[in-house]
Amino acid sequence: MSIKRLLTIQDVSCVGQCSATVALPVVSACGVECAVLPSAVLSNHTGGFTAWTFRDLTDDMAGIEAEWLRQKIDFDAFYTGYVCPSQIDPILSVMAHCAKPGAVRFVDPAMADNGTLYAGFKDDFPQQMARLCAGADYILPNLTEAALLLGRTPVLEGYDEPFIAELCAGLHGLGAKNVVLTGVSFDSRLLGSAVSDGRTMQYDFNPRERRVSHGTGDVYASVFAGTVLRGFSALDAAALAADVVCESIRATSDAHWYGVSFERALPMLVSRLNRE
Ligand code: PXL
Repeated sequence: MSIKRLLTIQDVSCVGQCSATVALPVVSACGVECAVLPSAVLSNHTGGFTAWTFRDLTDDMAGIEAEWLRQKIDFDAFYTGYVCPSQIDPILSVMAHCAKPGAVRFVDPAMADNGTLYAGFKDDFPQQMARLCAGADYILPNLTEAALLLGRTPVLEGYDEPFIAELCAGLHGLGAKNVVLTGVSFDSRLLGSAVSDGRTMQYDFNPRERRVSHGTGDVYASVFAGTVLRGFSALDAAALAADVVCESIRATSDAHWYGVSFERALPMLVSRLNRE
């Protein structure tokens, strides 16, 4: 069977173990070819560093798409992450024109966490991101992103299952086929995700790790996309993604503050893929 080719559209943070520098190795480890359309180049990510350079690459996108069309380069899947507000239409265009029949769209609306938008995004960005979610086969928001996509105030604790079901229903209402809502916790010792196809809702939980780390959402989404393309169900992909994130956090030394050492979890990812 031929290897699937996925195009990831997100930034290159030169240092920081996030976005493209996570997606490329993780998706590749899943046995899926990973091409990249960089949304921006930053010296380092914006989560915890005090300063960064930022080059927005919107102006390159139409020319890259035109060249791919000329050469008939197309993709089995698209996986979007951190993108700029001006890029929603160019990205929709690439996904419309450079897709193989039946191409799968994964959208990680990477824009917010812990109740607030990432540095540099304006309050109207979630409305733009909602347009990307509309045509997605899978969206992977955390609780903050889910609320902002629906124009609501994020609720991060004290919620119950009906609340989560209603949040997922709202996200399906945007047009997303499958919702994988991350950062869900009904019991402070457990952290997990809700996986909804619009009819049934399933949960996956792991024991909560001692620390939270930057970049875990990117590890999660990359494992999820790669393993779904290898034939995993959404729930199995979510469970393996969470296991890889937990293993990555445990493998990260306390002194390493800007990301997770996901490199050390890659052997486990590969062996689980070969087993299942
Ligand atoms: O991991 C999400 C992410 C991706 N890219 C950049 C970021 C962040 C989160 O802060 O700053 C540039």
